[in-house]
Amino acid sequence: MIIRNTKDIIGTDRDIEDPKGQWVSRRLLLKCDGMGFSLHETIVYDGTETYLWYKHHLEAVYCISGEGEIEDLQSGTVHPIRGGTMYALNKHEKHKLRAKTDLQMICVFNPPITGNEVHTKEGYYSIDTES
Ligand code: 9YT
Repeated sequence: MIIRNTKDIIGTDRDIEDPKGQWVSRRLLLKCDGMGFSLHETIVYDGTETYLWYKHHLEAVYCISGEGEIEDLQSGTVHPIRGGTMYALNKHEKHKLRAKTDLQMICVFNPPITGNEVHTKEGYYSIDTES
């Protein structure tokens, strides 16, 4: 059994600050934990707009608290995000995330993030090359 608290992750190599300062992500589960998915707590900072495209990953995001919106760049549809909202990027949709307040999100990635990825200019994590 694995037991972790985000408080114990802060300041470790599982605590990843976005280089652009738009979000912070605490990786509760990574590929090395062997679950077949990764589980992150991500805080998206208020007033930010983040372009994201997970070309190689499926991601589900559950918003615990905060106010914001997600724009599906394929369809142009904008969906509000608040506590209780879940969005799932089941078609690798390019999207923009706008935070009106800090958004506290729980993110699940399949395949799991290894922990070494960085967001590229195109907004996606590279495929895992370790396996
Ligand atoms: C909501 C979102 O995808 N933000 C970017 C960070 C990502 N969740 C991560 O690396 O944990």
